[in-house]
Amino acid sequence: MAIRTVLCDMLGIEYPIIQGGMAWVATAELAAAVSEAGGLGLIGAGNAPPEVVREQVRKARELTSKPFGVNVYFLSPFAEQVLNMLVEERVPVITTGAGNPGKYIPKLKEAGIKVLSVVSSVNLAKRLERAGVDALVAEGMECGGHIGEIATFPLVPQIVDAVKVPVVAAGGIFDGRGLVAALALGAAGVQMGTRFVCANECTVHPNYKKAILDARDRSTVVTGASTGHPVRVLNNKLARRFLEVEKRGASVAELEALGAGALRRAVVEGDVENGSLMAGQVAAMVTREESCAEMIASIVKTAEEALSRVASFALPS
Ligand code: TUI
Repeated sequence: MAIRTVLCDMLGIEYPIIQGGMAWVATAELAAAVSEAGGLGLIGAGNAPPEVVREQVRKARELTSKPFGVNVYFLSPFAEQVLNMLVEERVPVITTGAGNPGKYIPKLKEAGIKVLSVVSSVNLAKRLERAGVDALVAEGMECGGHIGEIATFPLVPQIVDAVKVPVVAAGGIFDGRGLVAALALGAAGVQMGTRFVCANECTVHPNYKKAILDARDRSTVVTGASTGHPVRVLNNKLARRFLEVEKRGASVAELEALGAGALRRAVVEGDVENGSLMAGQVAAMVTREESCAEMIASIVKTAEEALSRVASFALPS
């Protein structure tokens, strides 16, 4: 039994599984390994300048001949330059976050690039569909990093009902049970980040991986809610400090200063106390390092098991 959806045909991939385009974390090595395994790997452009991202794109091309994509972070000062570079490089898929790609869509379409936009509300989903995106990634508040306010279970079917383009579910998905649940909600696939941080091919500092491997069900906390920009991270010294300062009613500027450079500190330096350990609620389910091929194979296998289990409940008795 194969788990194929319209997303597979749209993106030219084998399984409807996208690896999240996490800034600092999602490098060419990780993206290429996910694509080689039949999913869609993404390079996270984050705040990097175009030439740095171009190098990553070229490295991924050396590592795989399969399609992969780049996530463009719209709050980056380089977002427009990165998009122009991606058109030059003919990258087949772009996902967008933290902004509206509307004005770039005609140019991207002309270049034959598929555009998937990450959203965390129904209104934004409708706006971006009108702007012409090819698909939407509905990101629930279970996921790591910057989050919206709605959980995946209520968010996905509401967005599915509000738009015609395919919807990819993200947030709180770890294995095939999550994939089948997402398909049941009307999604055409899933995007997963946290599990892939612990892939063998992921180049983050080993301390970051260990922090995820050690995580339990209540290990993540949401900081920044008071500023209107909530961020889910593993609880550590920085997170406690953040929450304390917020409780005192700190200014947005003070909180921004506390957060500046913190993701790099965790990912590159392995500072698990003073760095920002962005991770989703499924961190607790990640219990070992594996290759991307093992992860994708296990997601597909557990999805098939979940499907037959669900189907057996529907048998006539
Ligand atoms: O972007 C995310 N999640 C993130 S970003 C991040 S941290 C980072 N650090 C350094 C460099 C780059 C990133 C950690 N986690 N998710 C995607 C997402 N985008 N969720 C919601 C949105 C969104 C929000 C507003 C999309 C569009 C939007 O548009 C606003 C408007 O009105 O146009």
